[in-house]
Amino acid sequence: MASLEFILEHTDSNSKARAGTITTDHGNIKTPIFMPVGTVGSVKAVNQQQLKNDVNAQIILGNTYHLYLRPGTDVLEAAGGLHQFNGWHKPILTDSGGYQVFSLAANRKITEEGVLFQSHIDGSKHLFTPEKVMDIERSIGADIIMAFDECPPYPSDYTYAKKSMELTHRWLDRCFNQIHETPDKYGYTQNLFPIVQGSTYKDLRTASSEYIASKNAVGNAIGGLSVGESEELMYEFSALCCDILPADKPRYLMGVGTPWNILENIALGVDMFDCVMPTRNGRNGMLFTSKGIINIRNKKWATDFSPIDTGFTCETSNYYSKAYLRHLFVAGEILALQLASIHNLAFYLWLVGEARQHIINNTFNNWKNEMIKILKTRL
Ligand code: PRF
Repeated sequence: MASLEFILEHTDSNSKARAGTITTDHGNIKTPIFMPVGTVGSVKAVNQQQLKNDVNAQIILGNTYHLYLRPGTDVLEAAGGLHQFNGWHKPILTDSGGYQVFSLAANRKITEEGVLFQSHIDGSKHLFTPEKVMDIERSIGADIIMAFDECPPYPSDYTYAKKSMELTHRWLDRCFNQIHETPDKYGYTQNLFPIVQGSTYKDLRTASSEYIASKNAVGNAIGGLSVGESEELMYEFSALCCDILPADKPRYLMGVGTPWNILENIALGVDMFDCVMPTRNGRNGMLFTSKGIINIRNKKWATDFSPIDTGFTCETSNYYSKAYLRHLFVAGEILALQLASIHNLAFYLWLVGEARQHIINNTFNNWKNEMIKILKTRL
């Protein structure tokens, strides 16, 4: 079937924000887009029907590291890939494990060959090489598969950041070789996105962006940001990468972020985002709403019987009251986790949809600046 395509529909006249459409064999994605994170093939506390009907998700994420450890590629292959296994028949993207292995696994050792690590589940030993990760991503069967990279910690000294970036580039060549040598497993096209690294050094980020651009991939990602640096630095380096990565391909900023981080990066030319924040913070009772941020566990919501959010259409957000949701949290009910996760995800998807409309209307920049003030308000 067909390779991923990106149709750039409009660029905002007052910023670098773009509206486009990504086409994949599992359907289209209107950009800018937020992708809910489904680490083990499940978006925590939200089922596939809710993702489709309430959240309005167009693409979800899975993690190679987790899916390889559990259920394993034998089960995923027997199922016919992750889409068949979890019943999500729209686009899926898999991260490569080049981030999770560094944040989760024990005793990891990086060599030219790859990364040796111990599973966070049972301590078993594994070796991830670029070739192995491509084979695993083939077995999982996502529409977009990420290259195997090293995300250096922040801060990293220049020598380490440079060595790490060069290793990521050599691993990238091996990823492309492996993908070219292995056929699609399930009859649809899997598309490899390379990842820019280079920490917070301008010359390294420039070199990495140029190297990634030279690969002429169907889409490109920016990694190694939102790892502890200031927001100003994140924006500075995201802008630097966006200005070098090709304009006619989608740009994906990995692991970002807050609602205002997303709007600021859209203004710089980013098209795709993912983050655990809406689900993870939601499970802790932090709600992002069209009026600002709510800590739903707070006593002040105990008798507020107004809906969670009426600023956009979502059955969950429009139907259940703040007081009821607070009660569910205080009582430790599992429904609390589900409602908060659905609301936050629906809010993120609404926000990027609004951004898209404002880009098309050339009203994005003013709208963004006003919206960010509201988004940061603590209610
Ligand atoms: N690399 C990969 N996945 C990631 C990152 C990265 O640098 C980040 C950094 N924000 C999040 N997820 N492969």
